[in-house]
Formats: sequence, C-alpha cells, structure tokens
Amino acid sequence: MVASPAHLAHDGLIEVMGGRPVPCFEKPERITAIERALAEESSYRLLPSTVHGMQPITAVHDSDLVELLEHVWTDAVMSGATDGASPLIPDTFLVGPLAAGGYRGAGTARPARLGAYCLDTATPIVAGTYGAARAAVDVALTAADLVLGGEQLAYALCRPPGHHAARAMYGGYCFFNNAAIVAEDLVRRGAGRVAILDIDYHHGNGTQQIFWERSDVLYVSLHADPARAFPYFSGHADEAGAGAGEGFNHNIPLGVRTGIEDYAAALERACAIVNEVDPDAPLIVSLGFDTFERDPIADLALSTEDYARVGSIIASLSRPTVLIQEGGYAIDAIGANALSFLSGFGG
Ligand code: Q9C
Ligand code: ZN
Repeated sequence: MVASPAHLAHDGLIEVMGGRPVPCFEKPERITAIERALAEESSYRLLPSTVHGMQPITAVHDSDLVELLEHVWTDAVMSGATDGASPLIPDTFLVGPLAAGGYRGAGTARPARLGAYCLDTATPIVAGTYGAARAAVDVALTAADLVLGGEQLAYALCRPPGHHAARAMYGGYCFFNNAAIVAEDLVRRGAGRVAILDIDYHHGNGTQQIFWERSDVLYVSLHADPARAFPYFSGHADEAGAGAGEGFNHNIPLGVRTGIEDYAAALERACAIVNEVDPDAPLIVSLGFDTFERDPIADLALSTEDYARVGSIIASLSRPTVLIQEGGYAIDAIGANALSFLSGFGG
C-alpha cells in the first residue's frame, strides 16, 4: 500500500449538506484508520509516494482548473475572502446561459471564480488542500509504478478521492481524478486498452466525462441509482459513451439497500465487460467503502464480511490491479472493510 502524510493538511472543517453546515464526512481519519488496520497485518508493506510532477495531471485536467486550485487559497487570504480559518466554498455558480460560449469567469477574482469550476457545496478548500490533492495523485501513480514493476496488487490510499473530478470541474470531495490520471498515464506509456472498474457507492461522473469519447479507456461503474443519489445528473444505465467511445462506458445503477447477492451479480456483469475488452494494462479499481451498510451518507447494504466476496470476484479476473481509494465514511469500520476486501482478493 502507498500513502502520503500530505493529506492530513486537507482538513476542511465543514461542508454544506441539505442547506446545513455539517462537519466534513471526508476527513483525515478515513485514511489513518485504513493505515492502522493494515499495519496490524504484517503481510502489508506501507510505502511512501514518489513525486511524478504536473504532466500527468494536465494530461487529464484543464490547466485553468489546476492553476485555480494552486493559487486560490493564498489569493483568498491576501484579499480577505477568508479569515484564514474558514474554508472556501463557492456561493455563486456559473450555470445556464451565463456559461454560454465557454466563458469561465476569466477576470473574476479566484475565490469567486471557484463557482465556475465547482460541482457542489461539499468540497471545501483550505490551506493544505492543493498539496494534498497533488500528493494523492503521486500516491496513485506510485501504486501504478509498483504494479508495472511486477506486483500483482498495489493499494493507493488516496485522499482526497478523485472520481467526481472532471476535466475542468472539482467537487464531491474530489479535486484531481486519481484513477483517470493513472489510466491516461498508462495509455501514454503504451497501453492500448485500459479498464477502470468503479465500485464506489457514487457514480464517478468525472471519470465518465474524461473518457466519454474514448475507446482506449473502458469505464464500468456500479453505483446507487442517480435518480436518488449524488451526483444525480449522471450515472444512468443508458449513458454509453459517444463517438469512438460509444460502448466503452457502462453504468450499472443499484436500488436502495442492495445486499451482497444482487451486488455480486452486478459485479460479475461488470467483470465480464472488463474481460470482453481484455485490457493490456493493469486494471484500475476505484474502490469506495461507502457501499457499507452503516455508511452515514449512503444506502446500500454490504457488510464487512461481504467485502471479502467483492475482493474475490475482482481477483478472479486474474489481472494485475491498482486499487485507488475513493469514498467510505464509516470511520469505525473502514479499516476492517479494507482488510476484508484484501483478504478476499488474496493480496
Ligand atoms: N445530498 C465520494 O464518495 N454529498 N464522494 C452528497 C447528497 C457529496 C461523495 C450530498 C458526496 C460526495 C468520493
Ligand atoms: Zn462515494
């Protein structure tokens, strides 16, 4: 497993949920809990990340988004847009006719310009956010390096998560799309067919958007039906990709309280799609534990023991695999859930 302590400084204080400020669900303890659980099992090695630079990020994300995230906090402190303690959460969003012609708020002060790039009110920015997001990308790319170097499995303890981040949009607790960045990097290193299997509770709208017109990166996702669940506006079963990418995007929406039997059947379907494409690069798994029965912001019904079955189904693909941590907010169980998944995987 690969981790970086840089995520500890992304401690966002509050998110706005249903009109109310609440303590962030996406907090540092998520990753420290997994690290602690895995450290108790001598079979798992914890490795530091190595620096991979900016190029893999700008290969996926609009440089305006990257530049905005890099400088917005310092700008906000200097201009008084934050008192230095309150996080940045935009209050004015660029939508509809205002967004016509590709206008993205050029000329508007950076803290306000966040509203042209942000999906929701749940993704606060503080002093350590940019550094944490950069480090999460390094963690993911380091795990990919390990698998390319011959490991059958590597687990990237990314935080912040990534799959809601699109080419020019952040949100859903995500800033840079760690899984998409690994996928694109694999293509640039020569892969012809890459597959991303997304088993977070939420649809990975960002990953879908980034590869929507691409036939060289398959995206297959199991998630709560967007008719009831965030991110609401994508993840329906009929979204199949466009142009060359048509047929390389697969969404499998799940009903309320889906348990392991139905979940396993859906996952087998997803795995069959991966096998049809037969990737020539490591499999990328966007791994969320917010499918857990007691997750505080979700409504599926997997138990700790069920994750062993989930791990074993994915392991039966017999492909070198990079696990990229996405969501999972039941802090008291996330370590046990990760251990259960890994034991089922046989890693
Ligand atoms: N009313 C990930 O799991 N808030 N992101 C939902 C619903 C945002 C989840 C609010 C949830 C983001 C990586
Ligand atoms: Zn999620």
